[in-house]
Amino acid sequence: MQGLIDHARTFADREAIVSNGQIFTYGELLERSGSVAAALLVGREDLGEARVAFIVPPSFEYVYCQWGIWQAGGVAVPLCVDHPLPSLRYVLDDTAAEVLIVHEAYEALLDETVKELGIRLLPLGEIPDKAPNAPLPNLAPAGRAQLQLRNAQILYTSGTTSLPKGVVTTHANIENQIKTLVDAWEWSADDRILNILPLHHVHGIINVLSCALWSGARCEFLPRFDAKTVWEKMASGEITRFMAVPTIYYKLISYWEQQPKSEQARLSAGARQLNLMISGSAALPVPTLERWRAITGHTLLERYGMTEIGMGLSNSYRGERRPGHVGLPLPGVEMRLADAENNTIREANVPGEIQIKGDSVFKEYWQKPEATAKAFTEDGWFLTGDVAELNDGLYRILGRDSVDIIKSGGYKISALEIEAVLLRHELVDECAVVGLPDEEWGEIIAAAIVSSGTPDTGELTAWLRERIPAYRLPRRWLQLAEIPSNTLGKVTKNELKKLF
Ligand code: MCA
Ligand code: AMP
Repeated sequence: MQGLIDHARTFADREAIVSNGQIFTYGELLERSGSVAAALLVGREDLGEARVAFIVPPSFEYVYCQWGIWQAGGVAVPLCVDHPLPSLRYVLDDTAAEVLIVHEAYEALLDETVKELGIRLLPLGEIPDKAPNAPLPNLAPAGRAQLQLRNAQILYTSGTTSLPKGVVTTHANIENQIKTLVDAWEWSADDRILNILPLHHVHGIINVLSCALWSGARCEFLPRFDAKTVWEKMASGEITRFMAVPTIYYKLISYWEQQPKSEQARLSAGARQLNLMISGSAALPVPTLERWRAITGHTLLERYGMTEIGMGLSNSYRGERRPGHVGLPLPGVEMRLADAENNTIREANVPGEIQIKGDSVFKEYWQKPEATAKAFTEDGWFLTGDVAELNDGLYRILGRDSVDIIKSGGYKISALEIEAVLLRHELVDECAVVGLPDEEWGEIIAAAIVSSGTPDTGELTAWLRERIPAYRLPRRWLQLAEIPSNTLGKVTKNELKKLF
């Protein structure tokens, strides 16, 4: 992403990344990413949008791989470090990745797959520290407009199909997503943010990492979320902002509540020093917002986004942050509520689907022209599937139009995907998966099965764990004689939910 790299040159001596106890400057980031680019190019002038997958834990190394891929003219495909092999293989295969940059911890896991798929394996440890003096490609020789079309990244999202879809964003899409947030949330070069989110989704990649680096600010990684460490970071005065999903705020509150009074006071005083705390990726329950405000003095700024659009709506940085609401469209985002016939709803308090236009909106689902066409109206509105209403001047999300999409821990999960995998188990004759409301996780995944045998749910879970990511595992099970359905034979998921 050219804009990020151009900015970095002006911040060369500033601290960019803190990871594994070390501090790295923007200059070092440029040097190491240049080296990755050279190792990818090996004599070619431009990767020409070849897909380059990389599996690297959240760290300085992750960032220089991402930047190196962009600088070489490739398309960055970050793999989730916690996914089991079948999920990783799906992404490598679906993107037809040309190269995989692999951290040593994942080499043994992926070695065979990479050979089978004919992908070049580039071990992270084999990339030289210093960049050679070779030229890097000009990504837009015909002018900046070319960046609007030039693919930069593919992130996978689960939806109303059983297999995840690759969401393609261009260099211009990403630049726009970042600039919108840097302005709206008033990022400054003096900001320091803690990044505890996974780096295969927009929230961690764009809102936290890329906004910080665009601004000349500092981004510190924790390898994974841990409530105690996050509280200590806040108490240390080392960070100025924090962004997370509602489940993480819930977990931080639980940790705080278990501490003695004096410790609570110390942690709360630390958190008060931050200049901004944001929640998103799933609905923020009002009791969580209120409890967090009581503990830290911060009214969480809630915003609404989606992999396909970046961020769409946001409460205000300086003005009102109304609990239970997601604010107004961000500058540059065109938004409307529409009825079932795609007519614009102009009245307040009438629910409709959120539809979005703007330069941040993705280009296409990777190699899925039909799915892409179905996701837009004829006049170019992206159909989010989320339902909202305008309530006293601010938008409020009411839910989704599909029961097959579940949000758990901030992850978007397709019930259809879990069902398709479960049906491959020899003891599962029929099944249906739903999301049940849950204070901590937003929703938890529940699976009903019909079986002529006596399946053990522990064994079913272990079997699934090898095939789907852990956050997509059902946490509640029910064995039924039959799955409730209507006269057309369609599963009535709302009825099923009641059976749990
Ligand atoms: C884990 N566990 C769960 C779930 N996940 N239980 C119920 N439901 C779940 N979804 C259980 C595990 O089995 C384990 O239990 C225990 O919780 C701890 O597991 P672990 O994986 O260590 O959990 P964690 O590290 O505490 O993870 C929780 C988390 C994580 C940090 C909230 O889910 C997370 O990072 N979520 C963020 C996702 C995200 O970034 N989404 C953004 C995408 P046991 O020990 O008994 O096995 S959305 C996006 O990008 C859009 C654009 C947007 O708007 O932002
Ligand atoms: P993802 O595709 O993983 O990017 O998830 C996007 C989805 O997360 C949206 O379509 C919404 O359903 C949900 N979402 C994101 N932010 C919010 C929010 N503040 N309130 C309610 N739902 C949200």
